[in-house]
Amino acid sequence: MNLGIQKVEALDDGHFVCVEWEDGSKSHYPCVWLRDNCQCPHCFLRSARARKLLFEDLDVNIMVKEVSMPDRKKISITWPDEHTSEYEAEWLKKRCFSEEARAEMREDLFLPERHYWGLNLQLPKMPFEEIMYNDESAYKWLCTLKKVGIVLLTGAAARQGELIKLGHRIGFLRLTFYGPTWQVQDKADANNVAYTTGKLCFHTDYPVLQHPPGVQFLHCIKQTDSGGESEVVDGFHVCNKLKKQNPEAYQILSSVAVDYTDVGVDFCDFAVQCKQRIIDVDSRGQAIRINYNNATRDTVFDIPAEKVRPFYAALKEFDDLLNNAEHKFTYKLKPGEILTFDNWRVLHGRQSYPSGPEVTRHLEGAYADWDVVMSRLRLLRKRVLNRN
Ligand code: OGA
Ligand code: NM2
Ligand code: ZN
Ligand code: ZN
Repeated sequence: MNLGIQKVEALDDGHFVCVEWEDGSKSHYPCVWLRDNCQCPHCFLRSARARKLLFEDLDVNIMVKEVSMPDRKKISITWPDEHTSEYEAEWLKKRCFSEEARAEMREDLFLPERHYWGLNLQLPKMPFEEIMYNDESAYKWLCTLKKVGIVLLTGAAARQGELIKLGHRIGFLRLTFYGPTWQVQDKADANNVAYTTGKLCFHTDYPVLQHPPGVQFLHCIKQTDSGGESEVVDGFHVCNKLKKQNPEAYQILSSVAVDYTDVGVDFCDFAVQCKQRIIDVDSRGQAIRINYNNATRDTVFDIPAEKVRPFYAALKEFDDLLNNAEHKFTYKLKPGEILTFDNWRVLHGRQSYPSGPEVTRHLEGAYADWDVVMSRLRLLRKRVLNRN
């Protein structure tokens, strides 16, 4: 597994160092990168695992003066100013610049693999208790949340407070203007359409925030007898379909900035405004975040008048695809169940339910950021894998 080094040499006038591994394969390292990443105590602060070397002290045209191989497990470089650096074989191998090595590292760090789904989703389910106390289970929960975008946790208590515990399990929850956790129930003078008995069409939560919450938890405490079913749809899967079926609509939704607004009082008073593209894409045009809530889409629409109808037409195409029976999955939450899902990818909605003098339905909700969730996932993976 851990390959040793067979040979090391400077190439290209000392601008590259070539490492030949025991299996005959080679890795090329640019000298400027090697100097930048010297791991000696002068250049690198071990306790912070961070670079001490100042960029102003880095010569971007640096060449090696001498390179050697003290043993098969490391290389040593002397620089023109006599500073010396050592690099371990395993450390270098991981940082190889080849396409394959970079892809492997990328997968390791970010788990980009996705399983798309539609109507036939086999909703992943795990006991709440288990993910709370067992690291393997918690790791599996978060991996599935990343890959599939949705996991149902079962068997939590049917009372408020379980999401606070879940927050402690991953690290911390994301505070918003609706509070650390929030109560989804029919409220007088509701400050959000979610706090009524009305139907909620497919949406992502909080696109009015510049950095919308990456992960959402919905804990069912009380469920109404009729109505109130949850609906979910894989937004990335639908984006792929839209891109193929109607590239023009996809182009519009991934380029036009929509105004969002949210004004009111809850945790504190708020007047939030934001511009978001409904489909955020990466440099290759792949959807990376859906920002769509029809309720908080502003009446202000800052685009030229002639672009308005084409925009609506494009949004209609997208919304129709989301609601296509082939794509959506319906599930009625039971008390004690917690729906955990990727709020950047999965759009959710609910059926309406009868209103009355009593509260017949109550969900507690909370958000987390993907940074926090992925951080916990990496730490759990390290712990789980090192144990075996
Ligand atoms: C929300 C929401 C779903 C539900 O509060 O944003 O989508 O089932 N609630 O009430
Ligand atoms: N709630 C559920 O974007 C939104 O307004 C989503 C947020 C009120 C916290 C709803
Ligand atoms: Zn150094
Ligand atoms: Zn919602």
